[in-house]
Amino acid sequence: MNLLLCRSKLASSRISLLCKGSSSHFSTKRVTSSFNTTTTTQQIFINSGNREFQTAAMAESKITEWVPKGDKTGEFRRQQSSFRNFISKEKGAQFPAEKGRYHLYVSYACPWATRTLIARKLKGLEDIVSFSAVHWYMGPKGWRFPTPEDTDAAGENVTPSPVQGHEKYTHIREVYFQANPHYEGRFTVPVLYDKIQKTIVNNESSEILRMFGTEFDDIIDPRYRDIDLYPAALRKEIDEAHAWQYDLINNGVYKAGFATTQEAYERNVVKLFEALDRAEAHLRDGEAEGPFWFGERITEVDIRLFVTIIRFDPVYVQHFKCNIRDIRSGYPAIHHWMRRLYWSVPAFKDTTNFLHIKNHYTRSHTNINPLSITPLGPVPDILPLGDEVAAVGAALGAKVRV
Ligand SMILES: N[C@@H](CCC(=O)N[C@@H](CS)C(=O)NCC(=O)O)C(=O)O
Repeated sequence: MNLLLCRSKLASSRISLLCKGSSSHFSTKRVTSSFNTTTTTQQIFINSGNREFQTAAMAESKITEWVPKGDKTGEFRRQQSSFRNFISKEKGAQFPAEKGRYHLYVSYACPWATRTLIARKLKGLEDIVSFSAVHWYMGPKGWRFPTPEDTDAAGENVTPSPVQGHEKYTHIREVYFQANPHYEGRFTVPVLYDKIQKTIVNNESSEILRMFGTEFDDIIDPRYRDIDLYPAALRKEIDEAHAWQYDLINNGVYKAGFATTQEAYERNVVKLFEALDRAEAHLRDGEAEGPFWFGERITEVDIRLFVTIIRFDPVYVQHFKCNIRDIRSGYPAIHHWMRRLYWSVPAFKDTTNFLHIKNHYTRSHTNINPLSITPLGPVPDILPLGDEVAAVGAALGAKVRV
């Protein structure tokens, strides 16, 4: 029973759904694309079906125009990623799994990019795939590389590009144009770059995460081989979880935050909170079996859900207006799961940079926050494992979880 919601004064007809405690209204329609593991070159410049969107997105002054002007639906539609090749351990692969050959460009602010950083650490790829992080500010030309003068963007490998040939590049867009001078899409991170063929292998985080999970297994330290993020026995359930979580949570926060009409915002924010209710129920019921989404073993689901949940209270609650509840006071099982990952598994904590996260959203999205003032709270960004916000602590009868 979602008491907080039931008491809410929000006037949305769909909110009443959330008070029933039923899961029957959740859609489990699959929305993720299936993975193509072929190793032949396939730069799929997918037509988003909305040419106007791409044209608007390309205009420099319109980088934050997520919903094209004149689009009466007010709905944010995410562009499909364009570079979809795979690194492979197969002999003769076009992009063979080799140490030192690939570079990963990320932003610490970006949840999609952080998925790949977490996988890189979990699978012991730190000496095999290099990485660097852009500055958190995404201006009219998109993500920019930090300069030696930048003193406001601390973090591991927040550096000018260390890739040979990219030293003079100022923006990520130059990497895209090197790979394809006619590139017409958005200049997104993550970007997985091949230093030998001087091209982008892949810019789709779900696929980079998947290939990091297996394709370097022959050359990593053997102790990382057993970490199987997409185990055969769980694939069906993992795919199902990805489908609703991608659409309603990972992308759901953006669909709520970038909406340009009240209707589009309400439609998406309600679906988001329905999905969080579903996640809460799953984690609460499975808590006894282990700390992860599927109990004792960590999988892609933990990584993909974590990167959105860790940003939820610090950014999405206020900046994207996802404020029907917050995680720390409204979702105890999700909150506990998130903190166990953050505080107990270094790959999660070490790749989370709240400075980049908070500054990026609040100061780059000037369409949403024109004065670029970054809210100070919540304090702290994440609570220690044993702490609860006062109201939750009281509700639990001061019984503290460890
Ligand atoms: N499908 C991509 C989405 C990546 C994405 O949208 N990244 C955002 C940052 S969180 C970005 O770089 N946006 C720049 C832009 O759209 O101009 C993935 O999952 O890798």
